[in-house]
This record gives sequence, structure tokens and C-alpha cells, in this order.
Amino acid sequence: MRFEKVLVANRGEIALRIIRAAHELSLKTVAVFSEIDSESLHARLADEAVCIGPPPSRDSYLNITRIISAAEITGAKAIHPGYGFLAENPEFAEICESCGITFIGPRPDHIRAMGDKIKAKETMENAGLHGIPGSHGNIESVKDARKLCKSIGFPVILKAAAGGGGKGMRIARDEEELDAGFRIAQAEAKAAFGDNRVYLEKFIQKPRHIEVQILGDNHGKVVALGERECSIQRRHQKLVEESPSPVVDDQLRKKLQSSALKAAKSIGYRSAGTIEFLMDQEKNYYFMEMNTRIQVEHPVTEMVTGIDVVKEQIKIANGEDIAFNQQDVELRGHAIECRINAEDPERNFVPVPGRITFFHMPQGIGVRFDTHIYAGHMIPSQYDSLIGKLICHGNSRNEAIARMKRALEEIVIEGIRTTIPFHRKIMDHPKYVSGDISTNFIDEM
Ligand code: MV4
Repeated sequence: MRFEKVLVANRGEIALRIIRAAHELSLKTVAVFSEIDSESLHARLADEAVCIGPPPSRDSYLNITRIISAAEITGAKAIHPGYGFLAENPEFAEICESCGITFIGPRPDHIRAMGDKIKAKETMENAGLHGIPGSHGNIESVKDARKLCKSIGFPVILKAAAGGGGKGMRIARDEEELDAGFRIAQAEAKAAFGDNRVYLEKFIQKPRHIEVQILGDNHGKVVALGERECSIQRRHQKLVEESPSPVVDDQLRKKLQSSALKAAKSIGYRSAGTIEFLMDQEKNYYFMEMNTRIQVEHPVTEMVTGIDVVKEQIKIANGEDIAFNQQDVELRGHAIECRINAEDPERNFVPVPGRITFFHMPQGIGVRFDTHIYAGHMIPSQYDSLIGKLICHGNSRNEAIARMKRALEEIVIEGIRTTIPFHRKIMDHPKYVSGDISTNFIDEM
């Protein structure tokens, strides 16, 4: 054992998820919390809790010095970053290691390499994966962009090298839009990330976002845990995820998984990670990005594989090997996750912080609700609006949908508006029910 106590550098439902996994492994836990989170469940569920500063993230959950101090004071020899905040900050991972603290995640160089979307794409193309046709490396000038578009054709999409997850993207449908778009994309990238590099790809119409969960250990073993369909998004925020994808059959899954394994093996990846693919309407798929963290939607994978991804991630960081083989991974049934946000779908999904006055947890067979809320809990305005993830499993996709509809009827959250009514509409939508979805679904519904 390299560590016996884990500090959880996060808040909300993911902090609870990590604390539970650590306790099942007989590890002690330390929560960190901001002044506004002193009553929060993560601070209570952990064995110890340390206040790390005022509510703004940069003074608390993003403050590396304070988090490292909390680990040193409590003797925590490992830090789990969760998702968001410091999860994909290579400097943070390096600082942990230089302080003798195990960062529960990949090596810093892998975070850094995959954070540069141009480098990530180049690395994966060299490993034999197909990237979306486009520029090799960054575009230097409008002239270069025009020349490339003459050969690949419009529409095209400009993406920031330091972006990802939809930040700093621009679509161009003709030369005029390309000229303006290139300059704007460069300026936006410079302002947002301090890095003006932009690359260009053929724009794929009505694609699906399909990603493969992988786990890699310290001895080069990598396993793939099936795919997740994450096409139901609004402004690059996923709303609904499921596993398996309604369009992926056994044969296509073998190909997706073998591409993901090739990607992870080629860089010697360790920890939990996700290879994101964009799939066109002919089911051609292309490498898009690699996420080097535990993701919000990991529970759908857990429900169909029976594998606790967070526990595996912690065990790997503790030097253990993955105790099962690829042949042992069996996908059973179907799981769907609805993200419940403190947002008003009637008012353009504006965040609505406030106090929860009443809460009824949906329950029953095949229902899991990962949440940090309780009756009386105050949702602060300073953080992400995710307040819970409703995950339903069934033997078939239809059973999972029926269960989700039932759970969405049963759940009660009073005091604030939530995205629950919107999820009821999605689950009733004939196109969703038939699996006929793409990243355009929400706009078209
Ligand atoms: C694309 C694309 C179409 N063609 N790239 C959005 C998030 C970022 N990871 C990349 N994204 C896209 N890249 C090409 N060449 C469409 C999107 C996209 C998208 C992707 C996944 C899920 C939702 C999306 C919504 C709009 C655009």
C-alpha cells in the first residue's frame, strides 16, 4: 500500500462518489470544502474535513497551495481530483508527486499531451487511429486555410488547440466565413487559453458523440469497458448519456474498443480515461479527444459492466494491477443517465441557485441516484449547476427508458427549478425512443 488516506479535491456528488469508493477499500478520507460548503455532505461523509477558503473556486477548489497544505496537515498521501477543477491540470499532478503525494490519475505528461488537442490528434493518428480529415497541425494563415478547404471542401470547423469540449470552436460554410472565422477563432483562443493555435477539420453533419471508457494499470495492461453514447447535449453540456449506444452492434464495438485500446497502449496510459469519437451517419468513426479524468457519465458504464471504475482508479494509483481481463468484461442490459441540474429549462437553462425545501429520492429496482442534495440544502451560485445524476438500468433499452420515466415521475425536488421536466420530454420523444439521435437532437426536438 502506497497510501492509506485519500484527500478528495472536489465537492458535490463526485466527492461523495470518491469517498464511498475509498471507504470500501478501507482507506481513510479527507474532504476539503469552501466556506459556503461547510454544511455539505462531502464534508460530513469524509473522516476529516478541512476548510480551504472562501466560496470562489480560485480561492478554494482551484487553490493548489491550500489543497496541498490540507493534505500535509492531515497526512493524506493521495489526492483524487474528481472531474473539473484541477482534474486535468498537469502542474497540479506534478506538484502532488513532488510533495510525495500520489495523484490519483494519469501521469502529468499524459494530461499535458492530451490537453493539446493538436498534439493528441497527431499522437493518435501516428498510433493508427483515424482523425477527422483536416489540417495536420495548426493553421498558420488564412491562405493556408483556404488552400486546405479547396481540397477537403466546406463546411469546415475551426478548433482551438487548447480548447476541447466545444470551447473555442467555429464553423465555416464558405470562404467568406472562413476568413472571418479564422481570425475570430485565433483571437478567441488567445483570449481564453493564452494560446492562439487553431486547427481545421471537415465539419461532420449530425454526428454522434461516442466514447470508450478505458482503464490502464502500471504494467501496461489496458481494458476497454464498452462505449457510451453522449449525443444528447446542449451547448456542449451533456444532458443524457447511455451505454451501450443504440447504433453500436457487437462487431462495431469490437472495432471501437480495439481503436481505444490501441490509443491507450500507444502512450502507455495509466488510470481511467476516455477516448472520444465522432461518428458520422454512415457509422465511420474518428478520434476526437482523449479525456484523462473520471467523467461525470462513468456510472452508465458501471451499471452495464458491474465494474466500479472509481475503485479501480484508486487501486491502480496504489500500484495494484487490474485484476480482470478483457474477456471478463461482459456488458449486461442497458443504462441511461439523466443529469439533473439546478437550471430552469423554461428560461434558457439559466442556473437557479437556492434552497431545496423538500426532496424525495427516486428508488426501486434498477434505479441509482448519485447526489449530494438533501432537504434544507442550499445550492450555491458559485459552482456548477449539477445537483444529481439519475441512472436507470434495465435488461433492454426499452426497459431502461420505462424505468427512467418512472423514476422521473417519482423524484421530487422542491424549492428550485430543475431540468427534470425537460428529461421527461426527452424520454417521451419518439426520436429518442427509437434511438434516432445526434448532437443536433436538442435543437431539433
Ligand atoms: C466536431 C463536430 C463536427 N465536425 N468536429 C464539440 C465538442 C468538441 N469535443 C468537438 N465538437 C464537435 N466537433 C467536426 N469535425 C461537431 C462537434 C459538436 C459536438 C460534438 C459532440 C457533442 C456535441 C456537439 C455539439 C456541437 C458540435
